Amino acid sequence: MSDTVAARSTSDYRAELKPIWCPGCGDHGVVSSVVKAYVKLNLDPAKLVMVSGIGCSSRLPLFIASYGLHGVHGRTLPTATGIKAARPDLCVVAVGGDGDAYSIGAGHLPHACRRNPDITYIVMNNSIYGLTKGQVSPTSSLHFVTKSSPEGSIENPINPLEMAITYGATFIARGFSGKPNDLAELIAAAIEHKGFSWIDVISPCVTFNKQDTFDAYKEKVAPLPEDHDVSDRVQAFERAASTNPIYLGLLLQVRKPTFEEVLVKRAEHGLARGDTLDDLFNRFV
Ligand SMILES: Cc1ncc(C[n+]2csc(CCOP(=O)(O)OP(=O)(O)O)c2C)c(N)n1
Ligand code: SF4
Repeated sequence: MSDTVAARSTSDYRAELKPIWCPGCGDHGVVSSVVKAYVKLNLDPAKLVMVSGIGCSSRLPLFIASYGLHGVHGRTLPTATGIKAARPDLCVVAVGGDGDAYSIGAGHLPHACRRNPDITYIVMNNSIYGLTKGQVSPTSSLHFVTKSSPEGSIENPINPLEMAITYGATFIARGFSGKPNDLAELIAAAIEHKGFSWIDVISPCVTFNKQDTFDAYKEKVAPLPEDHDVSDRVQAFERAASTNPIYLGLLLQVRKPTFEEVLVKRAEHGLARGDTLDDLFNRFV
C-alpha cells in the first residue's frame, strides 16, 4: 500500500454548518484563512482539534470539519494545553475573541507562554464584546463610546503583542482578516512552529464597533520591514508598540523546549530511576 497522502482541499475542512456571523464580520476572513492554512499543510482532520471559549469568534470550531471543543468563556488555553499534553500527536489550535483571551482568560496567557505547549492560539481581536452586543473590551481605545461606556471608556487599552513578548511566547505575530492570504501563511507557520504560537488577528466587528473598521485599519496597517529580525526581542517590542503603521507579520520566533518535550523527558527520567506511579503517589501519603 502506498504511503502517499492525497492532497486535501477546502471541502475536506469545511463543516456542513456554515458560519452564522453577521455579513461582513471579520471572522469570515479568519475561518477562510484557517482552512487555507490546513490545505497548505495537508493536515489530517482526524488528527486536528480546535478549542475555543465563548463569543462570536469562539464559534469558529463549529465551522471546521475536525474535532472541536466549544468550551467555557476564557478557559481555552488550559483546555488546549491539557489536550496537547495528553495527546501530543494531535495538532491543537485554540481560537477566540479579545474578551475571551485578554479579559477573563488573561490569567492563563503568561502560564501558556512559560509552559510553551506546542499549540497555536488565534485571537480574533475586534476591540469589542460582539456576542454580548457591544461592551468595551481590553483592547478598546480610550474614550471609546459604547452602550456600557456612554461617556467614553476611561481605561487604557492593552497591546497584546507587547504582552506576548513580555511573557515569553515563542512565536508572536499580528494578522488582519482583510488580508486572508497573508493570514493563512502566518497560521500555517504558527502551526509548523514547535511551541506556543500566538497570533493576534485584527478582525473588525461590523455591527457593534463603528470606529475600528476595515477601512480605518486599511489606512494604518503595513507589512513588517523586509529586514525585520524575528530573533531580536527589542526590535519586536518597538514594532509591536508602533501605531503608525500597525505592523502585520511575524514579529518574534525562538525555539525553546515545549511542554510536551519536557514532560516526556521527565517521565523517562522517572522510569530510568525505576519510579512507578505508586512510588510517586506514596511520597505524598
Ligand atoms: C463566565 C462568563 N462570563 C461572562 C460571559 C458572557 N460573555 C459571553 S461572550 C462574552 C464576550 C465576548 O467577547 P469576545 O471574547 O471579544 O468575543 P466576540 O464575541 O467579540 O468575538 C461575554 C462577556 C459568559 N458567557 N461566561
Ligand atoms: S456581532 Fe460583530 S463579532 Fe459578532 S458576528 Fe456580528 S460582526 Fe461579527
